[in-house]
Amino acid sequence: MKRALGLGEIMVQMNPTEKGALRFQTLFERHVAGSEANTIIQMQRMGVECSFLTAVGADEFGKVILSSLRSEGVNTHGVVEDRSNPTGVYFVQRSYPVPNKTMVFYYRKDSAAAHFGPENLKDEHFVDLDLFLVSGITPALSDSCNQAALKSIDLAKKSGAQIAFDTNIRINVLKTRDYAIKVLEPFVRKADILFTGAGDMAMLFGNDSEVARAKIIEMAESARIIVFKKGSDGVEALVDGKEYSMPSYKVPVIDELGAGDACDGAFLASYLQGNTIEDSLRFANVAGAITVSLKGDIEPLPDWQAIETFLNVHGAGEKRLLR
Ligand code: KDG
Repeated sequence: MKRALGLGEIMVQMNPTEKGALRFQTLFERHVAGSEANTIIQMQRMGVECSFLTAVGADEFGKVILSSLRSEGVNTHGVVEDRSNPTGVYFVQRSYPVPNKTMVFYYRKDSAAAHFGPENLKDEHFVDLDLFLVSGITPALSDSCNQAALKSIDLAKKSGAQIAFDTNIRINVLKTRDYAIKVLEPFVRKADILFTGAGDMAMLFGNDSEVARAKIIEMAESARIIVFKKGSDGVEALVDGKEYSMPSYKVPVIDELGAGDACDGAFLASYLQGNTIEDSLRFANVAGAITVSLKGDIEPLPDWQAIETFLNVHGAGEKRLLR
């Protein structure tokens, strides 16, 4: 069995029952979500043995997060329960002011996860590892998180694991281009597998998409694989200099949050388990499509059976019975 380890913040997500401006929402569903945790759970559901490093508050929401990870079978030995700082929370605003687009409002400053640091890493977390993954959100949370992410990469590389990194820029935390480059460049340079998208590349290198693409390829000096996520336009990949492209599946968009993480997780799980790049990109698109069509980041993440069902029915349309 392949083994993966992720590092990041996992928060309580308050997702309103209705679309529209947050100020008018009175009813919320409580979910849990966080980019790297979403990716790790996607991988676990597709048969990779996963562990997660983070900190949660020693509070009610921390308990919800721990039990969510454990119920998925994710190893939580590296999760710190912090008695001094709370679990992070964020609120979702769907389809306002831009229809079908989701905005988030964080209550995560000084959260337990933001206090995670290199002192919380143990050699045993990195034994027998095939893949370590982190995204651009985590090093932007605090200096200690940045140090923990950099040290994790060193430990993972020493243990022979591949490094997956998603630029995953959140303008709420990485406010300016200069700061985004300063924080993300070391990670882009060290990644073996890099995920990015048009918005992130524009934030880093400007609006000329050809120039931005060339610059990130140049910066990703260790990457064997670069996956370019294009949302409803599908995914592209550059692997050992060869280009691949896979169109997306057209589905109704309910909540686009978590789709990129699902895409990363499905690609990584499939690729690690020996599937071709084409198939791995196809499964990544399926995971993204299923995730945007439902609320919550984690609940929709498909296992192999769900991916197969989606592909069978999608190919055959109304000719295939589901019940
Ligand atoms: O990718 C979805 C995540 O962005 C969301 O769940 C919240 O992790 C999160 C973040 O930091 O924005």
